[in-house]
Amino acid sequence: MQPTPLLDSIQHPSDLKSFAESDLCQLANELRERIVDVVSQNGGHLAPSLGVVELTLGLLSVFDVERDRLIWDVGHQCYAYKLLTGRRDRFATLRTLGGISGFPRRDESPYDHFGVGHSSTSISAGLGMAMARDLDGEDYHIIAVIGDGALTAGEAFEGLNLAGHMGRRLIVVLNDNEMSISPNVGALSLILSRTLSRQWVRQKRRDILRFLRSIPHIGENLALYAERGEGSFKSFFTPGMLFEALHFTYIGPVDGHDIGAVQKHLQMAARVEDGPVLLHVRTIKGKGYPPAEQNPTKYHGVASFLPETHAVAKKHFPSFTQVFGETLVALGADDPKIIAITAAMPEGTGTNLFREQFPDRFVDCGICEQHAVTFAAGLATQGYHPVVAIYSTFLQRSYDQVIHDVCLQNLPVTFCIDRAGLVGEDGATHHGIFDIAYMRSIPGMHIVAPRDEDMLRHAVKTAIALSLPCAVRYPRGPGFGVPMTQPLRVLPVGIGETVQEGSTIAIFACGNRVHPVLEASPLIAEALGITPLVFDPIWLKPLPLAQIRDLFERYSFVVLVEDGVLAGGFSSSVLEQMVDQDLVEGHHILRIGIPDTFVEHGTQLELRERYGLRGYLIAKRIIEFYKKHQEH
Ligand SMILES: Cc1ncc(C[n+]2csc(CCOP(=O)(O)OP(=O)(O)O)c2C)c(N)n1
Repeated sequence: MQPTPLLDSIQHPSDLKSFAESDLCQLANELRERIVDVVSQNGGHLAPSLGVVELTLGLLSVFDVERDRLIWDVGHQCYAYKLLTGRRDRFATLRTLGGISGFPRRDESPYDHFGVGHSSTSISAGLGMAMARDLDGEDYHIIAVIGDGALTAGEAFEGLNLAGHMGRRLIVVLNDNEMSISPNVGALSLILSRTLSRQWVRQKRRDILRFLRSIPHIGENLALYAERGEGSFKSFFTPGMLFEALHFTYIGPVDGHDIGAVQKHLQMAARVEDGPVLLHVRTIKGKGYPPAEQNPTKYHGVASFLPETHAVAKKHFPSFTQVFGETLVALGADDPKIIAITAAMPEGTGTNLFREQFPDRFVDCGICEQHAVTFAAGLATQGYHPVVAIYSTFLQRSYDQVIHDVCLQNLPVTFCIDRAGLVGEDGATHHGIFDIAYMRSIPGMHIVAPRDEDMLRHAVKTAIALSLPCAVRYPRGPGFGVPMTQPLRVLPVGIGETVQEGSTIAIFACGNRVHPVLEASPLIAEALGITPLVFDPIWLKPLPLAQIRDLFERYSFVVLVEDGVLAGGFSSSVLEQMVDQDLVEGHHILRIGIPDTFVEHGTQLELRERYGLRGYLIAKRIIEFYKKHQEH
């Protein structure tokens, strides 16, 4: 580890106020050293955090975070902030089990003023704080730092809209690096990147003044009037136009790596007394670490890597995401009506593969999960078959759109729900553990949970062939290394499979817990002399009811296993049906899944360990359960 003497000398964030600009520059280097060092070991959001080092120093040297409120949008860029606000000694534990979170959390530090992980909430939260401040008669500053990617979401616009209307004092810092995870999309990003040289603006201004003066009688007066509005003249041709129209004072753009300039403009923003202000800061994503600067998408969020060789560890088996992406390409080649849609995550969802083959049938909507779903619904009304690939945690945002725009109209939209289940180091804001519960309650929805990467291929084919609302849920990470079976087939709706015959105990395992249950089986056999039957429902909606009923009639020991919340999840749905059919009497039923709590960060393995979802732990629970009930 490189020495970081300046960083190590900081006792309190306010120490930065006395630092000379040259010290702050050295501190920026030290912060980058430390961030690269820890992220290379623990993984994390490297490029976003490297890009805002100077901005963080500027914010902490101008504002007083004991008093002022600082809200990081998404929060994935907060590593320098954590290092400077009392978490330097724990920084090596970043994103590890029991360690500090990769995102701001109110329960982690008094300097984290708003908890976050999903994007585009900062302006709304900041405005709420501004109203509270004004009602309390206080005068502290509230600063929301939002990226140009996060600004593409509806909620950010809703915040800007109300902020302009309310006219309360609020500082929005727009961190514009022209990147979301991939290059940013949308008309707004084109306006933001419109860099106008001073010379261009002056020339245009001269041309217009000359034209105005040439108008007989009133020309001279018009020119005088126009001359006075120099600021608004410039903002008319720059992104300022947009924000000024929303009643924000626009300042910028400023070079976000020039600490002096950042400080000066933050101070300017702090002096704006009447209404909200937007400070436009330009930064380079991944700044200071060449591989990240050259490939900010790859280094947006990384697994551990070797800082010297920049080699990211190779995964053993192809990931579910990759298998999904390849399957969609294969299906897209045969069906010109398939459209792939992502909300700012082409690489994350594997839809980048579809983009490469069929660019005209690929849409990146920006960070707009709600819009993506309704947009898909619109396409579906016109005979297209949209496939919307969204992570489980982010699909939470589109709940009403799934109900109101898709299911209520019974439209053929396929939802490919990636990162379903425990995701690991990103933690509580990112686990995909609610989707079974929130999707299964929607009339007309179909849900398939493939047990491995091969089944995923058939499930995607099935969902599209079904031509109805249908969700396929699959986990983060590598597959199980199973062989890929040909040809792709359509799975019969609402029919499960007994994947292992057995006696006495029936285990119903869904999705990616089927293989761990198969691993548990010999341990159970060894301990109890019983080989359990293992049933994979494949369909979580509609449930394979006839098969489940039959198993409940034949087995009195029933175990239900899922990697989602128990409240309202798979086991709930099975038990609701069995209670309604009066089939639970005399049964011993064990439910294994996520209890009613927000799950912390840690590796997927550690978290599955903690919640008893690994094969040997499933076996242990079942053995104990069986013995306990045998005794009574
Ligand atoms: C609702 C939601 N959708 C998707 C994401 C995944 N995500 C995390 S960061 C990010 C890009 C953010 O871009 P920007 O705000 O410009 O910040 P940058 O990473 O460029 O610094 C995305 C899409 C998220 N966190 N929240």
